[in-house]
Amino acid sequence: MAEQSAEFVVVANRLPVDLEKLPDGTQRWKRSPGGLVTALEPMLRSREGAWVGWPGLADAEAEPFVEDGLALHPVMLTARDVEDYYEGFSNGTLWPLYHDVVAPPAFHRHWWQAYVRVNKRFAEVVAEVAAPNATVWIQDYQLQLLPAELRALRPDLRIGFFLHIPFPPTELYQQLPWRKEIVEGLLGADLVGFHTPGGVRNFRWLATRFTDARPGARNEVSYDGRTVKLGAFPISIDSAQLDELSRTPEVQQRAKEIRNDLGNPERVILGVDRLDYTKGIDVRLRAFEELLQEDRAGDTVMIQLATPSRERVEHYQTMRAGIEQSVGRINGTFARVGHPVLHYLHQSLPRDELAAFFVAADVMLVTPLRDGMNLVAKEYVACRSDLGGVLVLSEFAGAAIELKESVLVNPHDTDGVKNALHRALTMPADESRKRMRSLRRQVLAYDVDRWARSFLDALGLPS
Ligand code: ADQ
Repeated sequence: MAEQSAEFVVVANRLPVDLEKLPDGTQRWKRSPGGLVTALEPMLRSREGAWVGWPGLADAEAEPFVEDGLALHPVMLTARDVEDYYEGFSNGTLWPLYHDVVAPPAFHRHWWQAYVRVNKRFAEVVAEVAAPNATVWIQDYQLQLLPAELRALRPDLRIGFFLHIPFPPTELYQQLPWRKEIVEGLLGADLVGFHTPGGVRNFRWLATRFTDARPGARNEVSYDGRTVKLGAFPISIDSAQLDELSRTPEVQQRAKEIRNDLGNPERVILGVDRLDYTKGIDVRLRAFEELLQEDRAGDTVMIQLATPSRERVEHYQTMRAGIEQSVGRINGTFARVGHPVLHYLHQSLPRDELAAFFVAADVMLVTPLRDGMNLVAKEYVACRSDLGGVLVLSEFAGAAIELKESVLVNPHDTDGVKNALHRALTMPADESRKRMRSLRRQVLAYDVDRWARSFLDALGLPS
């Protein structure tokens, strides 16, 4: 593969493929398609693009390769890197700090040193891959030092950065011992994107407070003789594709089967999340349990689907145990033989199966304590071409800014969530249809392709 030949490079912690080790010791690649890959794939292919990221296996070796016209460049991590940079600084420090400290962040110097080391390693790989004057789009909180590290090696590049999680309130961010270094890292970009205007405001204030950056025109700062643009770019989903999938006879039929398997209750409540303490799964279980205790739930069954996530991090293990205990208690109290009131699947489901659950659910409960955007809320809406269903959505999800016709709740207010759930369960059909129609207008118009194009336009990538 030619050195410095890619005109457009996406950099993310993970590659869109996983490296797997087989029992006989050999390795193989497995595709792991995600929303980001789908959104960026056409652009990457048409521009001789490259993707730089970790293939998900520690202490391994892998060479760059081309798959279907897309060049994949692995950045290798040792087991120690994974422990300190990924599980440590990324998921034990930044993740809780950026999510309003809903869990206490830990500050360890050796985690920080690993974060610096790995960000530098990413910079070296990208510097070797990107063509002269190429455009590089860096994704997410694991790589916040990369813009500046890369600019130091390759000042010719056009660098964009997008943060997929919230950028925290300034008072909270200031707890970080390395607050100045991270802001300076991000200021290495030409454009720093967030989901919401709040993220832009927080970052702009911190940049002018902790670095030499000076306020420029609206949504700009000047730093180091350059202009750094800031912007809000709310991410979305491939709405048309999901809409189409949800309308297929197979998915519609499967949705009926699911309701049938549940015993054809009058109402079905659904929760779908990565199993993460920011998602407020406990909040919605508590609200449902109290409705059952007060005998206000009617003939209702709840399903909680939870993808296994970060299973080696202690806080996740504790949270999982807590949720599983609640599930046991609720069913122990309210189920009848053969009729659980709550179904909990700690599993990742295929796309079409997930769509069938969305079609089957009368009420979708999305109650994160804090969330950058929350794609599940948008996916539910995209699947409801029948205008059925009610979305209950936390005010603390980025999606709440766009999805105003959902039933908005404060997840810290148990009575509020409980009453909103009751309202959703009993909402007259004409009201819920009106709301869903308006939500669908939003979600179908602003899809992930539009998100990517608006970011890249702002970055000045010629189309
Ligand atoms: P996440 O925290 O992972 O993303 P979210 O936006 O909800 O959160 O995306 C989760 C994805 O996983 C969805 O596409 C959902 O369908 C899928 N998923 C969840 N449970 C599943 C299951 N059991 N089986 C199969 N699929 C399942 C981060 C930020 C978000 C931000 C996104 C994108 O935390 O705030 O919206 O990035 O920027």
